[in-house]
Amino acid sequence: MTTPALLPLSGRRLPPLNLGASAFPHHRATLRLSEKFILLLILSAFITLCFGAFFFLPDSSKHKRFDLGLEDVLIPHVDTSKGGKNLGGFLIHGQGHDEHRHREEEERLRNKIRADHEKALEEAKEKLKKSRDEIQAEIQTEKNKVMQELKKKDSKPLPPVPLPNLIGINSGEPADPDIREKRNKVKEMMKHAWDNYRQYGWGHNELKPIARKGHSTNIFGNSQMGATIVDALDTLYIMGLHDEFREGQEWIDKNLDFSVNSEVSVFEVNIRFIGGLLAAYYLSGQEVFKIKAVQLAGKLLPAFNTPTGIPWAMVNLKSGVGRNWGWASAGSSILAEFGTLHMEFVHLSYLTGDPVYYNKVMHIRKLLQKMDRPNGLYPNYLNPRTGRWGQHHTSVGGLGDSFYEYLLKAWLMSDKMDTEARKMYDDAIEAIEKHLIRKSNGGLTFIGEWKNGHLERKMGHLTCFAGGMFALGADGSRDDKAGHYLQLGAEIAHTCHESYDRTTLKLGPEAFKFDGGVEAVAVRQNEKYYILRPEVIETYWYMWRFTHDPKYRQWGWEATQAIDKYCRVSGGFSGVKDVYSSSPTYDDVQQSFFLAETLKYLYLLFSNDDLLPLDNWVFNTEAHPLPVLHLANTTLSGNPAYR
Ligand code: DMJ
Repeated sequence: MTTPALLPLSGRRLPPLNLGASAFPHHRATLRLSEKFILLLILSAFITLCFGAFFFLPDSSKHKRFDLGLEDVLIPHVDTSKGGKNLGGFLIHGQGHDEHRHREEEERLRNKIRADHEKALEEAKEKLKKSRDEIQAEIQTEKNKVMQELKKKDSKPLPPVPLPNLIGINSGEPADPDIREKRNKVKEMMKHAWDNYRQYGWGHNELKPIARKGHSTNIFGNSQMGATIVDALDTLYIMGLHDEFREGQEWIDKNLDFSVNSEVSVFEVNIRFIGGLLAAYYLSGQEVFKIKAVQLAGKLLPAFNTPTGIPWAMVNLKSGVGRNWGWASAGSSILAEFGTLHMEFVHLSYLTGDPVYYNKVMHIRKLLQKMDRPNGLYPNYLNPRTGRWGQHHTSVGGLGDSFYEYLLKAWLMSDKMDTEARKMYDDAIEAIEKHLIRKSNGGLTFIGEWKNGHLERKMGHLTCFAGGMFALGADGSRDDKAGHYLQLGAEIAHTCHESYDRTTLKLGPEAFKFDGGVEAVAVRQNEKYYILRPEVIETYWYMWRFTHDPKYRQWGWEATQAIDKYCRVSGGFSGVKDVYSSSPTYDDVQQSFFLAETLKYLYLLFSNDDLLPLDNWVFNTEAHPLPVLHLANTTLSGNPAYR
């Protein structure tokens, strides 16, 4: 329909058209023919316009239907053959029973809409009960399901994996009878720890050796995942405890199930379970360990669904919902947790041919590389939502430690091809040496903690692993400072030995100070405990491998005797609450890392170097050995280090 030229275009009104006698007083009797004709024309145009408006403007009931958004539904139901007109898509309805039918139809649709709205409201209410993270995780789980279905549809066989050369997995018998005896003693301690766990804690995560029952902590959620079994497997294997190894394997095969509604620590599950299973796989060649490791890794992946890709500290294995520790600064993830996944994840990609694991850890590395570091130091806290550092607290002990360890070990594990990791390690260690490492008045080298621009002159038992790390990283260090780093490792080993030697039980406290006349001694009561930790013995072993200085075996033997004397009980081994007390009380926990690490490092200390040689094996932070990957001819998607 065209718009008549006389209609106002701008909304301004035209002057009223008065054709009565008073409109033209001087021309009343004298209207000429041409004027009459023009008036007639205007009149006829006006009549045409009114007529057009009556027939062609859409009716108002039609508009109502559009407002309801029902046009698609209604139009097909109108029977135009019974009086309805269809003009250019607009419908004008007939009268009588058609109208009645139409009303019924509208009523039916209104009811349907009402019912649909109510249903949607109910669903929305249900959703609102859940947290944002839960909803996101549900969406992600759905997406993953679809992805997996798609994968299944066109699943190709995994590419054949060239298995690394597995050297030195069951040798190491020392010729010296004295050393052999010490090694046997360590093996006997392992048997005591295992047998008691077998008897009283089987299937539980850990053992309470005095109460003689199972034990667990929040790092494993409320699950019973047999942490001690998985953590102990490779130690059993290298000690030649094959019956026990098979028992463990059988339990894992039949009982280890990850579809549990349990919120676990991503870091702990990675280093103890995935690391333990992978090491057991490489040592024994039993497929079940590889399969379980890959299944479990799949359960950890939802933890990476954060705005930055920095994983949550915890994840629910069933729902995939992740979150961080309540105590962490500003909702942050922890450097030593999200920075201690690299070794295991690279192996997972290597074994499965699926780059997803590798990409996750490389993404973390790239993100860290881009960030500013105060004084070249990595703070312990990083917010996974904002990608910003939390509190400026740097530590080579708890919260920071194994991040640095994994930079070095990523390089070693890549057959020294991953030079990017080596550079990050070198840069970090230089900053640590400059800002955190000091000598006490008594001449003991220690590593303090950096807290908002201030150095706290306190060192943790956990920090003592760094002596071994410095020695391990000496070869290949920047500016050929190998001698310097070996010396630094020796100094840290010495300091940590002093922290043991200055106690009544000859076992090291959790943390010790170098302040106000105090040297390598714990001051606060809640720092005087020893919970069967491995770090000092770990450093003795690395120092022994690199120097063969007999003092390291001597120090290791002192620790063995002290543990056997003060921590051994008839139901296993327990931590002690005060290493300065001659009548210590027990904490009644046999930690899984005692079997995975402490006893393994002691056994290696009294073995020959051909057992798990360091040119072929790299130990994860839970002492699980993983083979060096010689990938010169294969690729691990994208990283030039692996080309
Ligand atoms: C172990 O679980 C690992 O070594 C971890 O890196 C930190 N320390 C505990 C044992 O002390």
